[in-house]
Formats: sequence, structure tokens, C-alpha cells
Amino acid sequence: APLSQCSQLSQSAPTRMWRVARRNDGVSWGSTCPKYSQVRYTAPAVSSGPVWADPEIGVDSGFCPKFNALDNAVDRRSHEGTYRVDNGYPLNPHGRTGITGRGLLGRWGPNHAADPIITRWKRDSEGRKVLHPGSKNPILQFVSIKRKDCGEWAIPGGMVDPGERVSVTLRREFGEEALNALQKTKEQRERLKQQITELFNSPSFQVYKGYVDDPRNTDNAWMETVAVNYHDTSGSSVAQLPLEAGDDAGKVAWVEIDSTLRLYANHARFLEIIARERGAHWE
Ligand code: RP5
Ligand code: MG
Ligand code: MG
Repeated sequence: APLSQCSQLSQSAPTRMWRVARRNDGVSWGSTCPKYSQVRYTAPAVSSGPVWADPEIGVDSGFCPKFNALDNAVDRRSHEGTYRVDNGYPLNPHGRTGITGRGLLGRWGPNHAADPIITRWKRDSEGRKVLHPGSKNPILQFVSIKRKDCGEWAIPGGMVDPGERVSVTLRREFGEEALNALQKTKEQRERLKQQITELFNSPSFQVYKGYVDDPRNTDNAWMETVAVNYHDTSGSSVAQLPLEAGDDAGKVAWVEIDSTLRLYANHARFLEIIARERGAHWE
């Protein structure tokens, strides 16, 4: 299989690790795997001890997290049910990846994210919905960002802070990555907040909740997300927002949704669910 662009995520990580780590469906913990050789890797950015990362597990550090539980403010429960813990180390519920340790991820076990998927109908200059000539279905567009870490286009998602409500993460990450809210003055931020409040308070649709096939996943640390769709029905709220990339996003754009989309991790799958649910063009 061709190496994902995300093999360049970390220069210090051997390329092979990313090739092995790319997908881990089918290699369960129960099956014997004679050729399985592990590489242990924890990125320097993680082992240097930033606030968002756990310490090493063990007697030396005295760090022994409570897995499958709410551990102080850190939620170590999985959306996928109870995961196994082996010798104090949590095991990836989707099986082996070829890497132990945390790689680029901060938390042992599930690393919880939220993905806001903002959609609108594609419209012509008179404001009429544009139908796809093949399927005759209306075409959806969503706000997509180009990730700075690997250059792939993705949903503008981010990590849930300890104790943070997912609904807050969804709005905050959209503000940071698609509206560059972190670089705005307090007054500008307030205005942006007013502009998006209506949309984020409107009826939303939970698209997905669970494991993410993220290239950063290891045997002991993995991404999980809650993806929620907010749809601008009339084209009058976010459709008018001044998109501006910020934080871990290098670019931002309205992108048409169809089966040719190639996105980070399994994000394209989330868009397929939305297209089908809303009766939009897919293929
Ligand atoms: C993906 O990584 C999630 O679906 C979410 O989009 C993203 C969160 O990580 P960062 O963008 O904070 O790196 O697995
Ligand atoms: Mg972010
Ligand atoms: Mg992000």
C-alpha cells in the first residue's frame, strides 16, 4: 500500500512505523502473530511533559491511571465499550498497530476528540440549489481544513479538554481552526461567537461516535471522536462566515461532498453518512 502523507508526521519516527500503524483492522489481540515485532515510540513533544500529556506509567513515575473510568477530569472510558488492560497498559480495542507507547498522542488509552461538520447546499447565483447532473440530487458542501501536520484535508476537529463538554469543544475547535478565533481581539471573538451561536444551537445530527482510524494510533493510545453535523438550511448563517484558517489548520475552504473525497483518517466516511441522511449527491 502507498505510504500515507502522514508518514511524514514526525521526522524522528522511522517511516516503517507509520506504514505498519496506518491501519489496524483485523489484527486482534487474541490471534497469534508470530512475525509481530513491536517498536516502542513516544514523541519528544509528548515525553517532555506538556499539560495535555500523561506521564509515563509505572513505579518510577508513580503514575497509574484509572482505565475504563472517569479519572479525575480525564475521561478514560471508550465509546467502544470496555477495553483490555495488560500489565497496567491499555490495549487498542481495534487490535495491534505495530507500535507500543503513545507515539504522538498525549493520553494512554482513548484520546477524545470532537469533529464539527458544518454543511450548506451548493447554490447558483440566484440562490437555487444546484443539482448534480448525474444523480439529480442537490450537492452538499462542508467546511474543510488542511491539516498543518500532514497536509491532508480534514474536518476541523480537535481534542476535548479535561472536563470540557463535547458541545463546547465542537464550537471552540470550529472557531479556532476555521475562523482563526485565537488571533482575534476580544470584541472580534464576541462577534464571531454571536454569528455561529444560532447554527450551533440549531438541531444537529450526531453522525458518528467511536474509534477513529487515525495514523497516530498505537497499541496503547488511540483516537476516538464524536462527529456532529450542523446544517445551514437557508444558507444565511455560516454560509456567510468569513472563513480564515487558524491554529493547527493551514487552509480552510468550502468543499463539495461526493464519493471522490479523500480525507484524513476515516473522515470521508462521516461525510458519506451525512450525504445519504440528507438525500444529497454522493455518487
Ligand atoms: C482525528 O484527529 C479526529 O477525528 C479529529 O479530527 C482530530 C483531532 O486531533 P487534532 O486535530 O487535535 O490533532 O482523529
Ligand atoms: Mg484544534
Ligand atoms: Mg485539529
